[in-house]
Amino acid sequence: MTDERVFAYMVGTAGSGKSTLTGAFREWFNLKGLDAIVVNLDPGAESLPYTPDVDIRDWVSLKKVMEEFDLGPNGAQIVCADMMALNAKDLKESIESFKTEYVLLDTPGQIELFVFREAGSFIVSYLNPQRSMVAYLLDPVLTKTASGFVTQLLLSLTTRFRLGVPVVNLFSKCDLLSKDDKRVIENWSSLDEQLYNKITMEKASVYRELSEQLMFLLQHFGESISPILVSSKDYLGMEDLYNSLQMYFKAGEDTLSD
Ligand SMILES: Nc1nc2c(ncn2[C@@H]2O[C@H](COP(=O)(O)OP(=O)(O)OP(=O)(O)O)[C@@H](O)[C@H]2O)c(=O)[nH]1
Ligand SMILES: [Mg+2]
Repeated sequence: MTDERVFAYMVGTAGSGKSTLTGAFREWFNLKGLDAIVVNLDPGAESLPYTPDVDIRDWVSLKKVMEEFDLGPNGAQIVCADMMALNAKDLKESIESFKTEYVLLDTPGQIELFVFREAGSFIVSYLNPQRSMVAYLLDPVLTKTASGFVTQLLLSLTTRFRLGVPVVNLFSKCDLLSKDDKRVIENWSSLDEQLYNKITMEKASVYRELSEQLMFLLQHFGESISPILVSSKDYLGMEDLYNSLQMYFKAGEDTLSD
């Protein structure tokens, strides 16, 4: 049986704003009279800026794993990531007990736990292989330089490659950015000569070919699509994010505009 619900995973580097966006996006759904549930997939979360409807910590606890296996936090996070996959059936049943069209999932702090380890791609394809999408958060702190910008887009592309689902790129915390910062993001997002020239200025000439090839890779795989600037503080970009989900999975049948 195909699951008609849309699963949206918030993915990004540590501190990029995943949990805050998960909570804010649900609030935005509610404000629009739409329905969504929120799932916490971070076993190490100490506190969350939302109340999860389904919480992986009910089955997997970082603290307990640290005590039981006598591990430090990093080793325990890895064990927890793998244990999450072992609890996928319970997780799925719990999500299915809710009647909703949208499932918003907050992922573990460090990106490698969800994207680089097998557990992440297993969970995504086990929960809903047809209608899953990643909202990839690019942290503005890490995209200030041209090489940082490209590196973040490459991580987003890696996420698409690993999880095998569509990815929409979001620039998070945009309320913290000046007009000029936003203009730079918009210009660089077209992956044009400006960005290339900047990279070649930042990098020694021996990296010129590498820079060219990385830019080519991003251009070729469509990473130059118009960026969505989001802020969880003032709901900037939420509508664009919702419309992206609609466009991918519901053929744009219910897109919103002001
Ligand atoms: N100004 C501003 N701050 C934000 C926004 N989103 C998140 N933050 C702040 O950024 C910090 C990290 O946010 P989180 O939502 O915890 O980020 P995360 O990616 O879930 O972090 P980890 O799970 O710990 O890796 C917190 O202090 C948030 O309050 C935003 O849109 N605007
Ligand atoms: Mg978090």
